[in-house]
Amino acid sequence: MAAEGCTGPSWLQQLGLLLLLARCGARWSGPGTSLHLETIFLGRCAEYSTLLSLQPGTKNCTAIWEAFKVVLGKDPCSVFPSDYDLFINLSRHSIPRDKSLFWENNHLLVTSYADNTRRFLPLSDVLYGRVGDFLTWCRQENASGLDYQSCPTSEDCENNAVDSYWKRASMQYSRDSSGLIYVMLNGSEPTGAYPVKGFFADFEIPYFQKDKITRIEIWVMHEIGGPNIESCGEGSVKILEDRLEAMGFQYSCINNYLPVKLLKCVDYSMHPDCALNVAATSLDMDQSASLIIPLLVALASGSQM
Ligand code: ENP
Repeated sequence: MAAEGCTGPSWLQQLGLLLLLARCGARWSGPGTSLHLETIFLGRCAEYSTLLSLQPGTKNCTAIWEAFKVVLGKDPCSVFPSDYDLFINLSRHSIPRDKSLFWENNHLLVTSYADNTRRFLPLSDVLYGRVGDFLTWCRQENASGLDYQSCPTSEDCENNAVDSYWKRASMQYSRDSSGLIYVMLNGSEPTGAYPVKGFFADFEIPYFQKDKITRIEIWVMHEIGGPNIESCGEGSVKILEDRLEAMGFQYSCINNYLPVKLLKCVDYSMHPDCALNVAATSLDMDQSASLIIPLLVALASGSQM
């Protein structure tokens, strides 16, 4: 057997090299089309429209997929929000009042807190947002098949298939939201809690239906242990507050909204910021016990479908 130092690269090194080569040779800057896209899409659609208590009426998931699939035949940089019109019209359903949750830079926290439509319905808990959440799709640049190696992002071209999908879905979600509107921002985000250019700023706020919205409540969440880069009334959060006020909305802003903070603390139970007496400083004992104990029990026993 040859001495170890004289052998060629190990299988692990070869795999690493292959992955590196694949990445370097990629045409676009984003990940490629998700494997099993159609199966995941149809499965999510079937689950959403039959199992969730919300049940958005009878939905024809095959027809919804056929409408969506049109963009898979288009040039990857020439997919426009309007290309999703039929898909949205077929999958659209009403959003319960006071259940809309907008956000920036908090994807996983929002997903957990919404609890699969049980607590809130962010866009990814609405049928037309659910089917694409965490997925990527695009056609090859000069061929008819899907590109599984890479897909364009906004760095490559504006009219890429995934961004245009979220733009179209965001506009619909915003138009159909009513009552008390919630917005979860990340006050530890180095570039600012409220991106002044982004889906929320450009494709959601402008489509709010003023006559259907009673109030907007902003939650600025900080990472446990910080950094606390922005809070209510500061920096980009102030820009958002001023914008909402100028549009004539009633709004309020809360730093580290307690129920969401408690959820974050599930992963940091020993951190001083998560000591229950700290979380409950402004509450008397009976009130904090009646708020916190059921919440922790619910969090501990919460099950995903
Ligand atoms: P990011 O950059 O923090 O997170 C992007 C991730 O969230 C991607 O995995 C994306 O799925 C998924 N996602 C879920 N809902 C949306 C969405 N609604 N959206 C874009 N991506 C979404 O989030 P962003 O880019 O700042 O977007 C936040 C926006 O979502 C806010 O406007 C909020 O109100 C809205 P995928 O398929 O791309 O992998 C709209 C745009 O709900």
